[in-house]
Amino acid sequence: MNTPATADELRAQRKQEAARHAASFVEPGMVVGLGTGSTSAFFIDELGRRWNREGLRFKGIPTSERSAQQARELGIELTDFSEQTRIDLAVDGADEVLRGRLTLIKGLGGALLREKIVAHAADRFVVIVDDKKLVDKLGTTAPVPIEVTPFGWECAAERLGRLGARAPKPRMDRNGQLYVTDGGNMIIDCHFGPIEDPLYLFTEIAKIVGVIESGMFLDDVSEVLVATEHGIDRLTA
Ligand code: ABF
Repeated sequence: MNTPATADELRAQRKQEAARHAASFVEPGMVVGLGTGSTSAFFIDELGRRWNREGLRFKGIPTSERSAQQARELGIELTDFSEQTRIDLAVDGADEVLRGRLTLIKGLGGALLREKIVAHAADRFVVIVDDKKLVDKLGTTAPVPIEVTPFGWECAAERLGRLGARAPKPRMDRNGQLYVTDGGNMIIDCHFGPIEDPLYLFTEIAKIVGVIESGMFLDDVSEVLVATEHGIDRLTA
């Protein structure tokens, strides 16, 4: 006899369904932003299926080398901003979403700069998470990843510390080596704790010289699909 699925298994299943559902928004000829992370991987897989089985033709703009490689392996045609500066639809995951809002933190996967550029270029930006990522205050469970230039990162880290980040240090990879982004920069994961005023923090971070971008997405998202063990909730503006 099969053991019933656990709540987490159901959530994972729903997240996959949400990603497949998002792939159904893609129409022939569209330019599609391909996110990064496990949720986006489901989305890209489904696009690969539609490409190969349905003959759906579109162009993808990947947010990381990882996603580019996955798309290439599936045969999906890729493009870049030298050909096209407008994206019809982009789909990506996130690390924390403010409950009931389109405000979130992304970038623990390390691709936040490209993810934000793609999000900004997109007419429609859909984010998919499971309900474990919903929080009452941003910063509760996730740090804010901040991409900085390697030159003078120490100055940026000091300023971030003054804004309330606890012991801001560059991210290291699994092998204990400095983590380098696809753009050749560093990431400082800033643990601020629950953030009372996201807009204030976002604005102050952006003023720091050497900061390229932060993982706070305050007004970039068109809709969030939230996978729960019971189904998929859709949050729009
Ligand atoms: C990207 O991957 C990120 O911005 C976020 O850091 C992460 C989410 O990963 P997953 O989809 O695996 O939960 O979308």
